[in-house]
Amino acid sequence: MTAAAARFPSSFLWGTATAAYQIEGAAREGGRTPSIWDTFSHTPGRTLNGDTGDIAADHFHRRAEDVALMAGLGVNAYRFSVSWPRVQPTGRGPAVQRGLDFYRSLVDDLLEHGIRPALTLYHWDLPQELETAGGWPKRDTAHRFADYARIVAEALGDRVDLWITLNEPWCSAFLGYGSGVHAPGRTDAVAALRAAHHLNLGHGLAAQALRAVLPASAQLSISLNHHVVRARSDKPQDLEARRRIDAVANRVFTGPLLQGAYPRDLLADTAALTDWSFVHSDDLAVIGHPLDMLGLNYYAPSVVAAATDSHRSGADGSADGHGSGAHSPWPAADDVAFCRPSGERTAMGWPVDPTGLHELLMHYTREAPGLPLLITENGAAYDDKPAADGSVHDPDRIRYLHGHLSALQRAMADGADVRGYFLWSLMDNFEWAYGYSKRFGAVYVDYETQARTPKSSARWYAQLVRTGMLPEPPIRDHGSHGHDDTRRGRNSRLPDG
Ligand code: IFM
Repeated sequence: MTAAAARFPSSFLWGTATAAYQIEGAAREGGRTPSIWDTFSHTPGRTLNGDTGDIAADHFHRRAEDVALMAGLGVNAYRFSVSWPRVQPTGRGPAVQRGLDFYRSLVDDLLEHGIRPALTLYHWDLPQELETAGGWPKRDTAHRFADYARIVAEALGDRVDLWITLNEPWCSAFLGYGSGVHAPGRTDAVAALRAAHHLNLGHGLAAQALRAVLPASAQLSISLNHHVVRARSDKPQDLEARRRIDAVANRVFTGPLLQGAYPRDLLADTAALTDWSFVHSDDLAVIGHPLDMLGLNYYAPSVVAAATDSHRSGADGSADGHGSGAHSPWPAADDVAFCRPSGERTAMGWPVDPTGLHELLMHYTREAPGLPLLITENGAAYDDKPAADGSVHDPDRIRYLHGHLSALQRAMADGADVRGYFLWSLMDNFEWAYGYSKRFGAVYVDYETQARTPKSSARWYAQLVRTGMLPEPPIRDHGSHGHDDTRRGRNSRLPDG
């Protein structure tokens, strides 16, 4: 794509994205049993204000209205996730028909409006019973996931042709089992590494199960929150910090997925924690099952440096044998500091830096030539508030989207094969440990009344989808300034992309 012809291809997928636990609510309806996120959010102190997904945006009851909202935006794709415990409550055995019926109705509504469903099988809501049996650190969970994938494929494979196995396995493994800021809230570096492998294996087994059931035309993908990691300087120790984080953030997944092996430097970095004997000889061939597209979620880059003595945490937390990083999401990276660059940030505190999206797309264009790319999430949280007349203006979000879609266009002009873009998120929703305090939606949700109000970004996005050309963003009338601040990565909740 040349800069002069800055029109997106007519075949481009323009979508919005959501996830089951973040929007559905109806947590106890239709035979659904608790997932790890029900248990976690109902545990005092785990989420801001004790917020839970019990009701969320009540999408389970407002499905038709929400599909109509999307039709109003004119999008031609919608990425949603299936709630595993709604479909297979204990994570084993037969499916619950009522659960499958909900997704069948959703998909039918979408297709009626010309919206292509992109189905994510796992967006973090593991059935609690499987966690009680050991969760992702246990190998059996990968096999249970493949069985569940087969069930969903048999039910919906005649009408869904874009399948995403896992969403952001880094979060599931390292925030769920490492830092414990996500469900199930465990803080064990070895469990996190085991979970990462079994998520990889679950992906591969699920991909095999999907291929066995789905028509040959179906497309298989996974959504990775590849961390765009930059070193603060070219000093060897900062470059080493970058290498370590890249290994345990990115290559722990892309190694087996795309290169057929775990990276040697990752195995060496983590050798004091584990010998990786949980990786069986055939696993890598399973995990390397060919993908049709690679889904990438991008929000912001990270800048890392070697931790200075003043940032060293000393011997705290070492009593459990995992060193001072016991509550870090970064195994074997205790000497890495995360820097907060100055400049504009979103309400999550994440920097606004579209150059990272270009960098990410060019990285995979080089590393995985021939593999089409899909932006399965991109967006920003801002403190949106309705005006007196009820309208919601979010110029910062429009500028964020404009900047990132311009970067995406540049990457396409530079040779990246990007097939689509899913805005996170269709509507405000349950932002995990932040509860309802962070709003990522293009549509505002009043959680008291469940009224939906498209924000100005929704209208901006609709114009983009309609014309295939980026509308100009509103002129900035105020600046927001960050500050320089370097801190250790322990307990950090980095952007998920
Ligand atoms: O809300 C999340 C989503 O569930 C996964 N990716 C990042 C989003 C924003 O944090």
